[in-house]
Amino acid sequence: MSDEITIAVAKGRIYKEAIPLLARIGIVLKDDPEASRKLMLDTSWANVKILVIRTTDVPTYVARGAAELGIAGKDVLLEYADDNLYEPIDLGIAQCRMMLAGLKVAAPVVDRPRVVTKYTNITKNYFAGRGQQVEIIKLYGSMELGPVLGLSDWLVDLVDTGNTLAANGLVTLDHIADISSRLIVNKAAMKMKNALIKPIIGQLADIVGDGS
Ligand code: PRT
Ligand code: MG
Repeated sequence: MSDEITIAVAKGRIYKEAIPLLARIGIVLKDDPEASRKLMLDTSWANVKILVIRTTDVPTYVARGAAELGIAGKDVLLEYADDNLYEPIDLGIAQCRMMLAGLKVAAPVVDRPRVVTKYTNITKNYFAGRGQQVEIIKLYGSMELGPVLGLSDWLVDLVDTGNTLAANGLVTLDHIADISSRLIVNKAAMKMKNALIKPIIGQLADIVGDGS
């Protein structure tokens, strides 16, 4: 069995915070992802490679064992829950909140409000928990436009500063979940490559002050 470890890291804002965290435990990028076209980046640990991929693809790579470890947002993990994953550490990076939002000046709430979101499972579970019937409309971005253009009554999306909502005349209506990025581990790899994976988990847990 190979003693290689691949860490799938979500690109974008998670990547920006994850790479410094990995560097603090000695896993330092050797390739410059800006300069290189390589998709598998070499690190200072000869047997550790870093894969930088779309956030929504990270659970798939790790659950199916194409990568042993991953770093992904809790939003993505809630949306694409998978039994083949452990989630041992809250890394505390890329923090934000999953919120229900609507127009500041809104029409009265109708019987079955329409909600735009790219997080259809999270939204379905949230409204099921409230015992409220809604129509969920899937979008892939710019959810803020839903209520503004009358496509929906509400939206469910991530909020950090609140500037995006405010700039579009929207306000938060309810807090659905606190979101941050998590280390995820393929369950089979956790057994098979425990001697390699356990120290990585332990060191990351130490520097972020979380984990078991
Ligand atoms: O293409 P896609 O947007 O899906 O991914 P991406 O490759 O562009 O990744 P990126 O960089 O957007 O990062 C996505 C991940 O970062 C999410 O899965 C979260 O775990 C995490 N994260 C943390 C956020 C935010 N904060 C955040 N504020 N992801 C998105 N936002 C967006 C939000 O959707 C809204 O459009 O920022 C806007 C709100 O920000 P404020 O500051 O105006 O409130
Ligand atoms: Mg984005």
